[in-house]
Amino acid sequence: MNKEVPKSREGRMERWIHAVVILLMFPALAEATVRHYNFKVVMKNYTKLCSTKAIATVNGKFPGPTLHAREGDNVLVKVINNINYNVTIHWHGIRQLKTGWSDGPAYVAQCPIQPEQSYLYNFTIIGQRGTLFWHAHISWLRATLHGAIVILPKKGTPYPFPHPVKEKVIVLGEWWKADTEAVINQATQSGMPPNVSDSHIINGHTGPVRNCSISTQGTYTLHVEHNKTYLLRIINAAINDEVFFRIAGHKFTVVEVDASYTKPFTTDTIYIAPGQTTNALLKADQSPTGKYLIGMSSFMDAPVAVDNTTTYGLLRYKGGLANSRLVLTTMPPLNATQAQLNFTHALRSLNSRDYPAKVPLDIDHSLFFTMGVGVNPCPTCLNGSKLVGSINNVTFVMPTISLLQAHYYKIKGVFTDDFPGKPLTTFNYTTNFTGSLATVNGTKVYRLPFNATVQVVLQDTSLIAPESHPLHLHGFNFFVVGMGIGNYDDTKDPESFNLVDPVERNTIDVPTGGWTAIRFRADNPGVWFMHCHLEVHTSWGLKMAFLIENGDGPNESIVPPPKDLPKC
Ligand SMILES: *[C@@H]1O[C@H](CO)[C@@H](O)[C@H](O)[C@H]1NC(C)=O
Ligand SMILES: *[C@@H]1O[C@H](CO)[C@@H](O)[C@H](O)[C@H]1NC(C)=O
Ligand SMILES: *[C@@H]1O[C@H](CO)[C@@H](O)[C@H](O)[C@H]1NC(C)=O
Ligand SMILES: *[C@@H]1O[C@H](CO)[C@@H](O)[C@H](O)[C@H]1NC(C)=O
Ligand SMILES: *[C@@H]1O[C@H](CO)[C@@H](O)[C@H](O)[C@H]1NC(C)=O
Ligand SMILES: *[C@@H]1O[C@H](CO)[C@@H](O)[C@H](O)[C@H]1NC(C)=O
Ligand SMILES: *[C@@H]1O[C@H](CO)[C@@H](O)[C@H](O)[C@H]1NC(C)=O
Ligand SMILES: *[C@@H]1O[C@H](CO)[C@@H](O)[C@H](O)[C@H]1NC(C)=O
Ligand SMILES: *[C@@H]1O[C@H](CO)[C@@H](O)[C@H](O)[C@H]1NC(C)=O
Ligand SMILES: *[C@@H]1O[C@H](CO)[C@@H](O)[C@H](O)[C@H]1NC(C)=O
Ligand SMILES: *[C@@H]1O[C@H](CO)[C@@H](O)[C@H](O)[C@H]1NC(C)=O
Ligand SMILES: *[C@@H]1O[C@H](CO)[C@@H](O)[C@H](O)[C@H]1NC(C)=O
Ligand SMILES: [Cu+2]
Repeated sequence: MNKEVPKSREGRMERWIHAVVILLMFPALAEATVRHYNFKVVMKNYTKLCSTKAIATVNGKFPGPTLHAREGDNVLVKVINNINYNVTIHWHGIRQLKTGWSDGPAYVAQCPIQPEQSYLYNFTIIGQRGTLFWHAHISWLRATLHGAIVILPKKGTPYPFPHPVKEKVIVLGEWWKADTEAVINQATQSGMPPNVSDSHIINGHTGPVRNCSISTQGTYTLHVEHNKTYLLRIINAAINDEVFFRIAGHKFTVVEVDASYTKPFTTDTIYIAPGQTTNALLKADQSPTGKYLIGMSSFMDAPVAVDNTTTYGLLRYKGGLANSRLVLTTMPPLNATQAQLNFTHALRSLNSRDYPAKVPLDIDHSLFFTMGVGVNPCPTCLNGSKLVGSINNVTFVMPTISLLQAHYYKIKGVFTDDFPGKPLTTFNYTTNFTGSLATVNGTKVYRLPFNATVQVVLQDTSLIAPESHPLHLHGFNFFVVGMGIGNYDDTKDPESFNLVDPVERNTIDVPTGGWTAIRFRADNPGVWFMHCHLEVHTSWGLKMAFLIENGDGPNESIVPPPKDLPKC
């Protein structure tokens, strides 16, 4: 707690007593550090693709500043909103044990920070190390309000893989020439899909672009030395695009996803969905006299419009000549389903003595969630109808105060706890659907007792068209025990579940026309959002929340909200 600067004598005494009590209870915390950050949200002009626009940024930076911490640290981020939009920030993948007030999703965990207001996010990183990221969690502001979270292991704890000489953060994103708030507002009004982005970006760079001379400075370059090993911390902060990432001539060794260590495996293609993070070792073992193309391109295996541009960066060896040979790479085709599935199936928890995979074996709540895109009437929309997303046929309607506040203060009329644990009607989910495409509106949560074990089978449907959905759960990591194409079969499929070393993460794809089974323990009281991390689908209502009740023990309840919690 060395960086803490108490403001008043009273505060100092209180903190001192608090610190002593904590140290007596948990001697291991003696080394925990408090990390202070100031995030000032301001508009700033950026020029890309020969076009300038003002974007929402943290401290004027795009991508935003990297938050550095160690496992066990207490992180305090003061977010000051100096723009004309309501803002919240989500610390994506941070477990937020009992600190749901700092989770961030607007109207789920908190009311937004309104213009000229501020809020102190306060959380402690427990049992996690690796790469995560932070992003705005309201409307589409996360398009430009995002940045990396780098969590180092505790001091003196080595990585369970060869130590890299350097670490490089690689934030993948999407860029629209238009204002992204206008893009989603227009789509909401018309009921139609929003425009796709104009380019992909690697650490904010679009790469060389035709007909735009100034973009030559806009190429991301990764500088390496021959024979050295680097740790790439790759983050997909894109709004709607699942992507492939490659470096010509080089292979990656994946060692961690979503801040959980994996069994190392080697691949020439990284598949990464919005909301996911991947740490991979890169050995600079090719000829140092070459330049190597880096590529980022979309994956989409359904009839859905998507940004189909490939963005290039460069890997350069130290000492290589400026005019050295350029080694090219081809990207997988847009519809390379097998490349997506191969990468996803290769992921396994490290499951070592130090990092065991604590997969729940006995399940208290077995849930089956269908998800997809339907159509509801909308008299004011372009075709008299609008696209909607749903889970178990419920399109989630945002409340006007946060679910967590409504739960904590027992405010009635904000939500109901009758979210269906299975679809009300069963049908052949993955064949051409001929029934009604309509859904029901609702602000429904699924209630779980503290410490219950939960299995959720997530089933894609082909209401309009089947599509891959990266589902993200707040407040928990889950284990991905199974995945398949077609309809889930609850007698046959559990036989092939991996209950030994399934990958542990916070965001997983439900493959196009298929299913994914996840398991977690409800050990974190609060209200936790679960939604598709394609922002277009979240906007359409493909989202729900779990309400986890308090336990009976002293450390099993939500803590009271901080005094500066924003009001609605
Ligand atoms: C962006 O540039 C325009 C045109 O020069 C200017 O009017 C505007 O104030 C700038 N916005 C910001 C946030 O700097
Ligand atoms: C952060 O939260 C912890 C635990 O709830 C609390 O003890 C501490 O005082 C808070 N820190 C600040 C600066 O509010
Ligand atoms: C890299 O390793 C190779 C094979 O061991 C060796 O021939 C080469 O000289 C090394 N390069 C550098 C820059 O050390
Ligand atoms: C890429 O998408 C654009 C429209 O978004 C479309 O006109 C074009 O044909 C697509 N290109 C390919 C190669 O699919
Ligand atoms: C992928 O798209 C290409 C070009 O549109 C098409 O020729 C091919 O059949 C598609 N592959 C699959 C597996 O659908
Ligand atoms: C997927 O894995 C299989 C089996 O290892 C391999 O034969 C195939 O080439 C891989 N496909 C892609 C696209 O990586
Ligand atoms: C669903 O429909 C497909 C295509 O008609 C068929 O192959 C499959 O057996 C059906 N599945 C079930 C569970 O009825
Ligand atoms: C579903 O419909 C599409 C287009 O109408 C057709 O190409 C496809 O064969 C159909 N699939 C099944 C399983 O009936
Ligand atoms: C969803 O609910 C709507 C409205 O009640 C209904 O018309 C539709 O048939 C339901 N769809 C499914 C797949 O259950
Ligand atoms: C569902 O909720 C939306 C607002 O999210 C509203 O526009 C629509 O009218 C509602 N539909 C029904 C059938 O209540
Ligand atoms: C949660 O349940 C497991 C058994 O399923 C038990 O071992 C563990 O102690 C419980 N944890 C808490 C905090 O109650
Ligand atoms: C900002 O949030 C407040 C509180 O929820 C709400 O009343 C207001 O309408 C929001 N402003 C905008 C522009 O959405
Ligand atoms: Cu989705």
